[in-house]
Amino acid sequence: MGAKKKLGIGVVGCGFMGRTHSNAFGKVNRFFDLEYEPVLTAVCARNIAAAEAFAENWGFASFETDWRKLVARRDIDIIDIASPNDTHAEIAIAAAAAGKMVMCEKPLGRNAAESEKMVAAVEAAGVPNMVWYNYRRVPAVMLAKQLVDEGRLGRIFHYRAKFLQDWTISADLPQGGAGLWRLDASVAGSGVTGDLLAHCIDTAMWLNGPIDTVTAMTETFIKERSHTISGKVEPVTIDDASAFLARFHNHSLATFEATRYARGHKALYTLEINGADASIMWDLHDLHRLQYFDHSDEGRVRGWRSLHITDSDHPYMKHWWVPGLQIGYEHTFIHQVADFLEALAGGKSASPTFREALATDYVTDAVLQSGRSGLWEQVRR
Ligand code: SOE
Repeated sequence: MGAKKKLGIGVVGCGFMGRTHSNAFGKVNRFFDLEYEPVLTAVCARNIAAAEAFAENWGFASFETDWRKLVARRDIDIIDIASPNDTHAEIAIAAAAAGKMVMCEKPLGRNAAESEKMVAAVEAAGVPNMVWYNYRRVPAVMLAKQLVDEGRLGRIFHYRAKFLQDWTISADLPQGGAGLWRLDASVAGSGVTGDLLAHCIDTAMWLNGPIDTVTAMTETFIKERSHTISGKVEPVTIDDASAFLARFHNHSLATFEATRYARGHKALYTLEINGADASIMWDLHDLHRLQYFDHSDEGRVRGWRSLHITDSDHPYMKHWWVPGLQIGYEHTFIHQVADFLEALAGGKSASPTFREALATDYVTDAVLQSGRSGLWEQVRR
């Protein structure tokens, strides 16, 4: 291993996603042999005490309280956006204009119009860019991608995905502010459609191609909540639950559902694909397994196989422990950084790029529009 090319990282945001990203930047070179090495140069958060404590805990050399200063710094090569959704566009556009590479937490913008501006900015600047749709990098999900691409499923008939949570059932939960900005549509853009279904849609289109049309129903179960910042009771305008039917371009049919009102489910992301020759199922609560049914198996022993994705010939697994030992959620972010750095060494952007992630925002916009109109809506391309 020769000397690595160092890349100064500036992370904006020190919440949940700031932690997952910082952990990934800090660990990636310990497990992957890469030409580039991210250096935790600075973290940025509006609250000075939070920024300082975060920098110390995660090993950042410095901190800032104004993202504009971070973007202006010459020792920063990559701006990583892990702050609430209403900040994504402004920071990404300024970072691209300053010639920085840009990584952005999902969803890209609060809506497709915002995301289009972000795509235009990174493409005009010619800077590598990527959106953190981390579930693609679960080894079992990557194996599903390989199986689909190898044509093992045959003609695809059905795609089924759900993302179920239960953390907003209490009417006493306020909206707005740290962590709870996801309940405030002016900050988040939407509710579960942009937050949870966006993951399902990203994985679905990556596995099964573009979605042409959707018809949706959305609901806001709790209509008013107190707002942490204003201190007043304010209307809730996010979608608490969202379910839709979709037609893929390859003529397969799909159902998608997300909610934060499924008592007992914490982060149950499941997907299933049924093809003429084989089917697969995956479940985030059991993320190291892929269920696989192959109709070409001899009839007497045919059945669902529960593949334990921990062997060195499984995607990413040779970088980790020994066969049989599992990895988890945080590793998906490490894989995503590794893929980004590997692509960079080859002069490319890792997927999903901003442009690829924009395709997801066109679907979420159509879902929200259909929730309002009650009609089938065409998805823009
Ligand atoms: C919401 O609770 C959330 O944290 C999402 O914002 C993440 O994207 C998802 O991976 C887990 O749930």
